[in-house]
Amino acid sequence: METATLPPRLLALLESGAPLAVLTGAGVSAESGLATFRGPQGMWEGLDPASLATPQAFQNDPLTVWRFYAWRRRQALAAEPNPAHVALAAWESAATGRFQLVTQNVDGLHERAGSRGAIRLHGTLWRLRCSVDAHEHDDFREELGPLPPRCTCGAPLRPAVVWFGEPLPTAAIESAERAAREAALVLVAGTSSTVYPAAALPRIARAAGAYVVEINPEATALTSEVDLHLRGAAGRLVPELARHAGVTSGSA
Ligand code: BJW
Repeated sequence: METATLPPRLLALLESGAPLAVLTGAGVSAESGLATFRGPQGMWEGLDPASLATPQAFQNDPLTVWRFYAWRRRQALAAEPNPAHVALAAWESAATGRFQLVTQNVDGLHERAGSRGAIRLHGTLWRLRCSVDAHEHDDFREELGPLPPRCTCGAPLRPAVVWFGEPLPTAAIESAERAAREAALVLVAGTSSTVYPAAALPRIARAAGAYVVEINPEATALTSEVDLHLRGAAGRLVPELARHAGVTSGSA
């Protein structure tokens, strides 16, 4: 569906500045040149995520996991925010009602586009954390010495991201669930909706009465449950929706 022919209920929600929550995933950074996880061009194609994105993988082979995340940081640093990131940041600044961005992404592109209040469900590439006591280190720099670098307690440092089998930061998931329950409109952009608990947020929102719109070039695990599936790229569709909400600045 083209956004020129959006359903009246969605147009009314956009135009009235109704409470909005936006959930983003790796697809939102695809147009910045960052690979998604799953699918034919995904970075996990042909790989077992359990060999890279679990605490066991880090315990078994910290150097391989460290190098994988060093590569991810280099990719993210070389990337620029795209029109979807820019439009969401402009939307946040212009919002008169509640606007809550919730992201599964760890690349920092939302923040670089200017988003200030994003809830990061899966942590960030740009902080490190002690693999034993989970204490976070904000003095992040790429290490030149032996890898992985060590915490002051002597334990190996790891990226401050959330791996499979690890709990999400409590405050982050609680705030995200609250935003989902309180939103009148939820946009779900660029996620396969296969990873929990993030994938449950649109369902929580819909059960609480929200109108849920999915933005994705493909059908996903969520598609059959949303009010509207907008088939296409986030870099085109998110700025278009923002314009319907009266947000023009920065939306390329
Ligand atoms: C475009 C586009 C364009 C392309 N525009 N779109 C309930 C049921 C079943 C299982 C579970 C459950 N609850 C928990 C689990 C287990 C597990 C889980 O969900 N497993 C499933 C895979 C089955 N979850 C967990 O383990 C979580 N922890 C947990 O629940 O803990 C409980 C606990 C409590 C107390 C004590 C201990 C534990 C943790 C999940 C952590 C996920 N981590 C990762 C890695 C982060 C670090 C890193 O980046 O390396 O997060 S996995 C990876 O998947 C990453 C992503 O954030 C996440 C989601 O991926 P995403 O964003 O959806 O990307 P893709 O690639 O899947 O999809 C991209 C989409 O974009 C596609 O649809 C494209 O079509 C689209 N696209 N171009 C718009 N231009």
